Amino acid sequence: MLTRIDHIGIACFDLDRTVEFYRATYGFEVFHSEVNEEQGVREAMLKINDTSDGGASYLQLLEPTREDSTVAKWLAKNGEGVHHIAFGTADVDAESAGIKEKGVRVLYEEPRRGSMGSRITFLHPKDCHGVLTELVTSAPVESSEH
Ligand code: V0V
Ligand code: CO
Repeated sequence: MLTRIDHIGIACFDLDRTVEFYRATYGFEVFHSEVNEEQGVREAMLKINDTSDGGASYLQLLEPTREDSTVAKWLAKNGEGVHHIAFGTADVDAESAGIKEKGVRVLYEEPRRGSMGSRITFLHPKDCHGVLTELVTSAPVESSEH
């Protein structure tokens, strides 16, 4: 079961300036930030609200760390904006297997490491009416580093 919007991923050219926009305009603070070398992003998670499944919903601001990353490629084509949405689930393996059976391309054979120690996979945007869709299982609370 998919039980929350885990995050909305927003691609930007300058993470620090974009973080400052969200702070100054809305009062959202950075909850967590990290570099994910595998994904080629520097990211900031801004927590918006807790959710009834024990998780939370975030904005995920993403700046590319290298020219050949998926986000750099997307920014060059589209400019800044909403890059993906992510649904939260207790079991990303089962969810992605079930969705794959429905004929939607799941991009990873096995879930990979996402923000705050989560396990993530992606669904191809061309199979999802133009929306790059991510599935997320958060790390257990005791092992996530904030
Ligand atoms: C590409 N397309 C998109 C899109 N990216 N459509 C909607 N939203 C996006 N974000 C469209 C694009 O316009 C093309 O359509 C078509 O898909 C093929 O795109 P492409 O530019 O040729 O790029 P590809 O095929 O090399 O790569 C596209 C995919 C790639 C989706 C396969 O971006 C990918 O593997 N994404 C998953 C990983 C990722 O995005 N990581 C960054 C976030 P036309 O022009 O042919 O019609 S990392 C993250 O979220 C983390 C760490 C986390 O949450 O914890
Ligand atoms: Co994401």
